[in-house]
Amino acid sequence: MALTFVTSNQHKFEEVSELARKLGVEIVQYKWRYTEIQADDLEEIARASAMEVSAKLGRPCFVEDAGLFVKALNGFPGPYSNYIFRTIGNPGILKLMSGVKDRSAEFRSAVGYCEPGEEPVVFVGRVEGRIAEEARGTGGFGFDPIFIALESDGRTFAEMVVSEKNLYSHRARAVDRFLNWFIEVKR
Ligand code: ITT
Repeated sequence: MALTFVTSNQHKFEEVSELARKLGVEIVQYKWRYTEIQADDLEEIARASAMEVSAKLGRPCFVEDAGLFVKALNGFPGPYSNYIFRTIGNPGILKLMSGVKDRSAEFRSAVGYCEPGEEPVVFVGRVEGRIAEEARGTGGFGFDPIFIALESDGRTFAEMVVSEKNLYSHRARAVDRFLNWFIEVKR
């Protein structure tokens, strides 16, 4: 039976599909911009969202919540990444970082899986990196053009194809943990 990934974000679905395909797990997208609770913690948001969507759809589902945490900005935009991306975007983050020496940042991801009436399970992943001096690349989405992973060769996530981003990304790490657990425990 296919696993349902509830997300309105097509890029996320493509990234997760590539990982699932490699592990032989079939996933389907349920496009829904569900309302997220407001919290400072991605895991808490993923847990609440997974419960909500599985109850509403009446089947096992998973969701993924992610955010960019910039050290010099005390973790901003963090769980508010979606709103900040839509308002000030990459130019706004670059402006806030102008002249800032410590450009350390990380992406974090939390995957929440839930079966109707059961307790949700959460898996996390993170990738450390830095904020680029200027936006580069046309691939990916969101903050990808301004994020350079520590382990990458200097390219931003937006300069990589999906399979390369999946070698390092926060999402790939959280999703890999989730899918391996799913295969072992649920399948
Ligand atoms: P959902 O329907 O799955 O919630 P979303 O786009 O609202 O999709 P999130 O709330 O998890 O997803 O993500 C918040 C924002 O953080 C997202 O809109 C991007 O701007 C940014 N973001 C998250 N993951 C990213 C990634 O891998 N690369 C670049 N930006 C990312």
